Amino acid sequence: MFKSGFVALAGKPNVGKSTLINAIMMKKVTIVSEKPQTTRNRINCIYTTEKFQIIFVDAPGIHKPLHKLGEYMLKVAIRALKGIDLILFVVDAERPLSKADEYVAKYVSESGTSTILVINKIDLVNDRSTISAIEKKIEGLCSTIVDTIAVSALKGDNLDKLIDSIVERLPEGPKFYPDDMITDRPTSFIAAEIIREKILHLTREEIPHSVAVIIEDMIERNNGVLYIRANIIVERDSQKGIIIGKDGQMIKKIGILSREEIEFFTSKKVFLDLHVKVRKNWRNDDFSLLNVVGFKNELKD
Ligand SMILES: Nc1nc2c(ncn2[C@@H]2O[C@H](COP(=O)(O)OP(=O)(O)OP(=O)(O)O)[C@@H](O)[C@H]2O)c(=O)[nH]1
Ligand SMILES: [Mg+2]
Repeated sequence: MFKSGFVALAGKPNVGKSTLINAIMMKKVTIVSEKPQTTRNRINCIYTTEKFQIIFVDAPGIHKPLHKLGEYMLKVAIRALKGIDLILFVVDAERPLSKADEYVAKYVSESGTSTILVINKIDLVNDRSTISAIEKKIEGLCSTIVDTIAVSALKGDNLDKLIDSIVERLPEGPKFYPDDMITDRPTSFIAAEIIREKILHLTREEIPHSVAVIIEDMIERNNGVLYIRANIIVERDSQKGIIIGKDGQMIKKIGILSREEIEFFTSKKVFLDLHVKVRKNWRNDDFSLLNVVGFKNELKD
């Protein structure tokens, strides 16, 4: 009997949802950073074995939005909880549960979908009582919890147990995607995300969140090199200066790190051509959000 199903990750920003998916897949598919609100779009990550196929639905962290970008991200996050087989509600064991986790619990509970509570980052916690306290509190808030597993996505602890628990709850079903497909997103999306991830790592304060990346052109040339032209969008001229850096040092660094990772992901030689453009206040501009960040397709119907 082959089992398959869609498993959405829910949790406030920065609890390690994307890290957990990559760890289970043993491949980096969805971007990760130490800064909250890294994931902006839904991305399906497909994990196939001989016996089952799990489609992990990664989505933005559920949070109270402060601008239009946040409002769209929340819509994406809530939508990700619809039409799925199971939810992984991820919380951070290192930090005390907060109002933000309660906010997530409300949405998870209202979905009515069976939920595994995943207490992540246990590598940072050494007492069992913290974990039981989290478990008790979330069970009180969320009526859909069917199992609780404490893991470390970073160290790989207890991931086998988590996979077993997921598979146990998956229905019998078909292979929705072919064996060799690891995401439903095109390479251009992954490339844009990798560039954005490098910027998240390399910049500080408001810059990481003021950046969007658009792939303007992607073509495999006759010599086998994948040519990618990407625009890095920022909100202000001063941010453009920071992204370019003194003597172009910053953009060079972003380019090198991104190219290496895109090459690793695609197994192709890549030529990356980066440009920086200013779109004033794009995070509050519906047109930019719908068309540049891609929410138009994502939130249609
Ligand atoms: N120590 C430790 N850190 C972790 C673990 N899992 C994730 N992290 C770190 O937590 C941070 C956030 O990880 P992400 O995977 O981007 O978190 P997320 O929940 O997807 O965040 P958003 O996309 O913003 O909603 C990164 O710095 C990770 O390295 C873990 O098990 N242990
Ligand atoms: Mg994420």
